[in-house]
Amino acid sequence: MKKICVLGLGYIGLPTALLFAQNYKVIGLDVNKKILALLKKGKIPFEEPGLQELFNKVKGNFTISDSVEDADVFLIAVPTPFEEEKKIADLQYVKSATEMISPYLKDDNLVILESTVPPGTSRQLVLPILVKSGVKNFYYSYCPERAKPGSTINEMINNARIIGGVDDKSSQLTKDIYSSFVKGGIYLTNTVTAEFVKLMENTFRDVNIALANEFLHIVRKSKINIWEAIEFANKHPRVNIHKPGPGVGGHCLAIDPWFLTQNTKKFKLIRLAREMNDSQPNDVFYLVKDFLKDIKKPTVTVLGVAYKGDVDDTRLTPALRFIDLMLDEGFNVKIHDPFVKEFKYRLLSLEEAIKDSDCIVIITDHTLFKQINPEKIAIMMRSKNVFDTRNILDHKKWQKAGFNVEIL
Ligand code: SAJ
Repeated sequence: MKKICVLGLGYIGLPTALLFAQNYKVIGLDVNKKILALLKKGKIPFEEPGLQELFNKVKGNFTISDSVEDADVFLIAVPTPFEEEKKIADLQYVKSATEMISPYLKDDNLVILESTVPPGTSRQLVLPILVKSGVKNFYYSYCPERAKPGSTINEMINNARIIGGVDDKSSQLTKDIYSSFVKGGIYLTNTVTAEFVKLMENTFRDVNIALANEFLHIVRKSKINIWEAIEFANKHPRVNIHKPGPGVGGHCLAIDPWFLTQNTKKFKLIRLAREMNDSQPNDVFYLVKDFLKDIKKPTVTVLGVAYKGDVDDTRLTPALRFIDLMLDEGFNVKIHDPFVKEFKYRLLSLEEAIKDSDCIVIITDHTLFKQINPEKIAIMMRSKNVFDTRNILDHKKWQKAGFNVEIL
């Protein structure tokens, strides 16, 4: 049985390692001791549907380690942080993971990079480190992940895969091992094209969300309901307008488009979309402020701090910027999120967060929020206002319970 060594056991590395462990011996390692300790106890470090079950099923083939070992395949799935000020990718983890592999590299080994990187990274950064090891006959591919948090396992199995090998044999070997669990199509290309494809996908989505947000601002003071208008426009066979919202968060859409522009003044559309989506929490803050202008020092309940619905992930969440602005304005802010365990501000139960509040602001589209009974909570609030930035509530029902309802 082939042995695969996976470097990085985060949101992507861990599910990938476990999917491979169905058919291969897998060694998983991470520099984060907390993650390793949890995994050693048999617990997965974050919420993801089906992940714990998969872990329990394959644990006989999965070993956790804090150092690299000899293997047939080395897979790098470490994060690529974002240098906020320079607006460029920080490749330190990709570099150090590659350097960790180097002393263990042998002839006929295959190295795969899954981390999101600027086009050219494989050729300019990763391959030179591996070549320096002196090993001549190794194989290398860039194979980006395309799974969406919240349905990672399902998407890792069913989504198409793009494999960019440094040569045909590398692509083919990579395809062979991914075929052990991927049911979607597997398409082969070169390294830089695969790197570019990954960034195009997230940039496409970010620019389209910016367009939806722009449409929202155009109609804001008119009689047009943006949600209804988008629904109708999307009945056109070639139109797919995305959803406006309180902003774009997460570790992908909010940073990957910058990996294409890499701090140049060129490529204005991508930059503008990024800036627009980043300013969305400010715009929503002013709308909420205006909605509550007649209430003196309002208490506001923020529902949801995860960057999107039904996940516990708060990385680059627009909720944080929104809450900071509310606090700066002197609002009393109470926060509830049924998924998130750790956040910059104290999280309360739904009842605590709603008690004596003047307004509920829905920031995250958690499915659970749709089930809140407005009649039940109306009696707990000081004034009955709700601002739904995700258009997820049954507005008629809330109005019937006495709420003033505002949507984006
Ligand atoms: N959002 C909107 N309006 C929309 C869609 C999303 O405001 O119409 C917001 C969400 O609320 C969230 C952010 O955008 O704050 C990003 O959410 P998402 O669901 O679009 O994407 P991610 O970041 O969870 O995952 C994306 C996916 N990329 C694409 O769909 C092109 C996923 O397939 C990638 O694997 C992932 O990035 C990644 O790891 O790169």
